[in-house]
Amino acid sequence: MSDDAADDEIDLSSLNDEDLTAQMHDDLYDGLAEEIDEATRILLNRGWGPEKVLNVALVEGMRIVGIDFRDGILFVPEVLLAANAMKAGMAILRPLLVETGAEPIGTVVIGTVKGDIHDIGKNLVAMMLEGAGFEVFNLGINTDVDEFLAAIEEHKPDIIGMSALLTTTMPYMRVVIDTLTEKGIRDDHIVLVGGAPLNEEFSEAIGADAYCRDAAVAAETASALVMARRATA
Ligand code: B1M
Repeated sequence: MSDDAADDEIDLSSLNDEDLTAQMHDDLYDGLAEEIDEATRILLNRGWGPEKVLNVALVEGMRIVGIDFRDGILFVPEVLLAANAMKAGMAILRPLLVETGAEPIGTVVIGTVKGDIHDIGKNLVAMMLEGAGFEVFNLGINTDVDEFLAAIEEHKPDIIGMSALLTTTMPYMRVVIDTLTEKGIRDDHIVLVGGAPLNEEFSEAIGADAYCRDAAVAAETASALVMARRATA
């Protein structure tokens, strides 16, 4: 998209909000982590809320990257750089999204399932859950059923969250849920699933409690289901 020479000359703080977010989409595309860091701080200083920066500047930028990745215009190394730039912005937003002085309202164990190394969306979900007052144990990527079981044993979570971004890894969610059922502990936990290729129908078919379209829905759903469960306990 933009060439490096042109980028060198851009004073990000001189751009208005619209041009700055458009520039951030370009900078994400080009994997420019330092520029994303700077622009994220500029928007926050202008009074943008962290969720607005996240959605309008960062998530939208990654959506554009995703389209060109799908269409064979971008390849894995470039997308890795874009992901790295995205994480630079997320690192600034994280403390703002998770700040909560209250007692945890529940505990969550969350991971990207076995075979899958996509973690941006799952990490956003973890942040939003923390922001909603949950204590979150983030198991990372490529999480197999034994790792989920060990974390469940250790942390006794109210909620188990699973993320998958590949059509080839979504079925592993069923493996985890079936294992919980075999062990007789399925109903001890709320199971939430998410990731771009999933939908409600899939979530129902594998026996999850809910499909979460995005991180905000995940936080709302988690709070609502924990409250509902407490009310009937
Ligand atoms: Co990958 N990749 N990728 N990739 N990658 C996709 C997913 C793909 C759709 C791109 C495409 O073709 N358009 C495609 C999958 C096709 C398919 O299965 N149908 C794909 C492919 C094919 C691959 C490889 C196989 C490519 C290759 O090697 N040839 C490979 C697989 C590696 C593996 O996992 N084994 C691969 C690798 C990579 C990178 C490593 C380069 C990088 C990941 C870096 C990282 O995550 N650290 C990468 C990226 C960045 C993407 C895209 C471009 C962006 C994903 C992303 O971060 N989105 C993606 C295209 C796309 O999705 N449009 C693509 C931004 C994020 C905020 O959204 O993750 O959807 P998302 O999360 C949302 C919701 O889905 C939801 O909330 C989040 C926040 O709002 N959500 C949850 C997610 N998890 C949740 C869990 C919950 C609740 C909600 O639990 C309760």
